[in-house]
Amino acid sequence: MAGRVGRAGAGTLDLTEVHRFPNRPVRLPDSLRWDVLALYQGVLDGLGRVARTYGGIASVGIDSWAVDYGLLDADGQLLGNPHHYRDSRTEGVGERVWERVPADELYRITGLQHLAFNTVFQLASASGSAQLAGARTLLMIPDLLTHWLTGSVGAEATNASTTGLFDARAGDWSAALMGRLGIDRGLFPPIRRPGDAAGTLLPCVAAETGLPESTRVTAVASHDTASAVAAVPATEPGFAYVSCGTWSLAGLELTRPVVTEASRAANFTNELGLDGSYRFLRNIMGLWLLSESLRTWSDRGLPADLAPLTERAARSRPFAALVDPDDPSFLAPGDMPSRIAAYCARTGQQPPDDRAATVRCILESLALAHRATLRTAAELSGTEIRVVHLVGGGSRNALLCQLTADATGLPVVAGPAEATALGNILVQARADGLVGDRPEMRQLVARTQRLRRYEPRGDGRAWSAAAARIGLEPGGPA
Ligand code: LFR
Repeated sequence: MAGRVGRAGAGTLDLTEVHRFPNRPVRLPDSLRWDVLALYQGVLDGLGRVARTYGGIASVGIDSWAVDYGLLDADGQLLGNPHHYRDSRTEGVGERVWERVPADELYRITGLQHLAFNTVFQLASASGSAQLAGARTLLMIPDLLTHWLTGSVGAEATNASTTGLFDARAGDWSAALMGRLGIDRGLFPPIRRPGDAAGTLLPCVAAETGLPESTRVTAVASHDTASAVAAVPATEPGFAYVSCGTWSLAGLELTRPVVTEASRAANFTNELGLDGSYRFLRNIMGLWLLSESLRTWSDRGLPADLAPLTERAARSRPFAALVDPDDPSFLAPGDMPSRIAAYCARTGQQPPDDRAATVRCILESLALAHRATLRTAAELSGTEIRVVHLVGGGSRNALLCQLTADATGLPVVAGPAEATALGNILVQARADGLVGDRPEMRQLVARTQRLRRYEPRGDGRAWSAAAARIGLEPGGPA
């Protein structure tokens, strides 16, 4: 996790990292949890550094991943550490929810792709627990951190839209859905929109950090992906994006949700974006496959430096081994290379024979998933894609960007790597009247950030055949 200070205005947009802190999940005997107090301490430490370095700042905004939440009791105390969405507690819970609200109806209301860890399934798995019975308020992670900074309580819309309890068209919580699922509507605070004021620093936070109490806290597009999409440097229509980090979120920005049977079957989501836009996308398992592989190798004392491995991967044999990155066996933390090898063995492929071949397998497989997802997004929404913007940490991986251009047959504009932080800052700056509307925000990103363009190379048919091999395109798995 990182704390950054940004400056935005006419012709200016820059970021300085002031603090970086780890976000290490903790495995308890019964579950996988977030250490949310350590995260909050990281926020306080970051703000302390800001005070020491800059004296003060106009506004603070917090974003994070989606779907996870903390529960507060009647005294406003946090009830236990939030569960991690990669915990297995939601396995098989879907059926219980769909008995009450059939999956197709759930989709029509929420527009949300089925991910086993969506908040609605987490709450269903916690049903009957003492913790949930004692809860009076549910706050998504950024809303919880914002609450501790300000004392205010609210639910930021882009993150609320990932819960499975939010009416995508109405842009508000679905009380009807909650009623049918036996979930207490009273747990959910009123919706805030990106740019809304969330308050000012509590006196204790000001004392702890050295920032003035008058420092404003602004609701940003608090779902990290929503902030990243807001900062996609697209200057023309007809763009798709891949927000590529732990996850690859690949899709389109639309003005209306697509909630058809076909989009449900393809498991496309309609999460809320900035200014009532819709992020029509699918989750692809993303660079998680790579980071867990590197972690596994480094735990075993093997060299796990990404740059030399990627260099060797670029020279490894193309399409030697491929996986469907979204295979559920890859979701949990743990030994990733073994799971990739097991997938290959299961599908009649020779597993990658060394670390570079494993990296090649991961990057090619992700490029294939980007291709399949963007094609489907275009088809389902009747849109023509002319360019792919690849933002987030993955934009630093030149091989992945080139493979994505080759696989999609489209130019890829890579960067900025810090799209999420830029989207966060831009929404705060806009609330202050320092930048204009969404197109102007994007122009500013395009003008000020270093971007790199990759033209597609090679033969599209090879990619088509490869996609068929892992069942991502007709032709079927080998
Ligand atoms: C990306 C992300 C995705 C969400 C996943 C889990 O960081 O926020 O958009 O589906 O994490 O919250």
